[in-house]
Amino acid sequence: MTAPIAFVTGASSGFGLATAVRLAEEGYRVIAAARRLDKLETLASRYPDQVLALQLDVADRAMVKRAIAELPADYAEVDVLVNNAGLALGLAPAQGASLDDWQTMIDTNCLGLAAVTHAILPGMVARNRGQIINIGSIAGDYAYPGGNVYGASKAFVHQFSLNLKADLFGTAIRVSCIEPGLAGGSEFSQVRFKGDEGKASGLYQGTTPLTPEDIAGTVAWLTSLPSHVNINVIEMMPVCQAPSALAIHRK
Ligand code: NDP
Ligand code: 8X3
Repeated sequence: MTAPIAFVTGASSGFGLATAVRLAEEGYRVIAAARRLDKLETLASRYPDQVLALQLDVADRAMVKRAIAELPADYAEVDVLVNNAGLALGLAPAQGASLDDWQTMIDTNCLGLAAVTHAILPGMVARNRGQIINIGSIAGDYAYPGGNVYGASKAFVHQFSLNLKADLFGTAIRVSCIEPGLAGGSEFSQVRFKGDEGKASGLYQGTTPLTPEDIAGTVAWLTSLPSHVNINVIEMMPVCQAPSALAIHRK
């Protein structure tokens, strides 16, 4: 039997990198996609003939369409799509936030994820085989100050996942959304706080956050389930985190 093929977006760091490694270790051939080709090539060099480094900006619709149409034949039939590429930019309240940041988050987290899915899904349906695992966030379920467009973009990921499943009713294709909470060991906070290392590391002080390997393990678990089992949504937090109480402003 030939090795199954996984397509992982955002595979140059954090959850995506850990997922690409985990799936490669499990015998998948992995298309590792992101903008930073050097990081992907380092990964590919660890798994020669098993990891394909694919430079991809998910927010560039034309590039997504072309890159996926031009996949080499031995990587073209994707079995597992992990839509992980994404980012938060800033933690300012909506009234002080940057519209450019909002656009980048929507273009990446919503449209980018939709574009990759749009390009890969028809092949899965034609083969009646495939699994889509989207990386959402607890920010899509719970409001917090400064979460504004980031949280809304992850609510999109949650609902898009469920709606995909509705459209795929009657096919064998599975769709899941993993929604992690506080997670360290990735570049997420460096990106969110635009290189402010103090703010980025301060967030994790005194905590034991989720790790990229925890997310990768969850992806691997989803792929290991019997083919008739679909997990719709997984919300996961570290033990040190809980949904916060509703705020009441007093005069
Ligand atoms: P990282 O910043 O480490 O990883 C983000 C990845 O997305 C990078 O590989 C980056 O690669 C890629 N990426 C960003 N923009 C684009 C783009 N336009 N095109 C292609 N790739 C892109 O963060 P995490 O690993 O923590 O985040 C991964 C996902 O998990 C994100 O969707 C994030 O929202 C979500 N998440 C993170 C949590 C956390 O606390 N860390 C918790 C819950 C969800 P490159 O820059 O090379 O393109
Ligand atoms: C990342 C988790 O709580 O920082 O999606 O928004 S949170």
